[in-house]
Amino acid sequence: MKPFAFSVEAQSGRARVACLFTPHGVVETPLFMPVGTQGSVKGLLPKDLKEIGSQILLANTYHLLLRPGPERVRALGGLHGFAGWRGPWLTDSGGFQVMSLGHLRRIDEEGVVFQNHLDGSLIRLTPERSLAVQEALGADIVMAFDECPPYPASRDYLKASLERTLRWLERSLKAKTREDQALFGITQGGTDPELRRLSTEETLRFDLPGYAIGGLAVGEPKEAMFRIVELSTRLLPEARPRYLMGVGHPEDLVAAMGLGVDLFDCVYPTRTGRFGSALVPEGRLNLKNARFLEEKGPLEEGCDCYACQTFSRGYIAHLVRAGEMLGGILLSLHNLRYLHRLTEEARRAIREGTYGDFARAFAERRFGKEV
Ligand code: PRF
Ligand code: ZN
Repeated sequence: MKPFAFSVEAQSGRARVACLFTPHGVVETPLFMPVGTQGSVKGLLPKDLKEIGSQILLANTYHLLLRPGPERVRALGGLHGFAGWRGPWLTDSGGFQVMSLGHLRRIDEEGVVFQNHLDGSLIRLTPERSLAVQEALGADIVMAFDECPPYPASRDYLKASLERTLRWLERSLKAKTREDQALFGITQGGTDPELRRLSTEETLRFDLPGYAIGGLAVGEPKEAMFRIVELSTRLLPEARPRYLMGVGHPEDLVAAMGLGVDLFDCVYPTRTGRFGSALVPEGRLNLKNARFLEEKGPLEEGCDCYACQTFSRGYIAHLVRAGEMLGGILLSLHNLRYLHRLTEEARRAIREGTYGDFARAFAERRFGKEV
């Protein structure tokens, strides 16, 4: 198969199952991508990720640019060799991390200037630099350099920002030299439907191998976010992957898959795991709650992950209380498996043409349950 070919195999309503071909393997969508910010999914071994069904990992240009530096990663085999995950990788372009981590000094037409949080030095990131770094890191999918404005932002700011992001997309494309990497564009425009339409239509003119919906899940009301996801998936072509950036709550995945989103990423499952919480069909369990110390059963009845097959809620609650790192590891493993199972079940329902029933059953299990 041609690298980056994308073939839709089944559809149920607007939800779809598809295959995305990359130089390091095929990924089946809809799919959740675990976040390996520094080239490591916190607490988990690549072989564990493989076992729980991870298909592609995300790493960040921002962090790896600062440490250990792109040339060192390239010399050590690119992400695939460096980090021991030989399957597909995707790298985010860095602008979003600069802004969300709050060391931004200046943003102008050229790019962004930020302070290195490790040694205080000033670093410039531009579309050209982001692409050069992403080429050195060697991911299969690279993201255009964009600006994700904060919420709320004025209409004037959103418009000026999305227009600059379009110029940055053009520069990102011009700077790209590798044939074995796919560049995805990112739409912006906040929650303003007219601006989002403008950003999407203009981004589509570049005829890219995939498109991301950026600028959402930054504090806006959920209804506003889903109105924009709905508009976006209606405008984006059927024949290209659609990636909703930074979304990873189970209920948001179920709603967005129903609107035709294919790819997701978020630190949520691993971060909430390190903080002591387990994702289960009824919602979220806080293992710091004393009642779990006595419970013999697994985190989730019927879960096939190593944590659920081996340990009780009581033991894991003890680890969390004692501050043992194994607690966070087991919860991260289970939480990622939970999201992978959710997308596996969604794919099965889509193939059977019953995605609506799947989404209803998901909502019913959560509704009104105290866990
Ligand atoms: N742009 C980029 N990365 C992102 C986002 C974005 O808008 C978001 C928005 N939630 C998450 N990650 N480049
Ligand atoms: Zn489990």
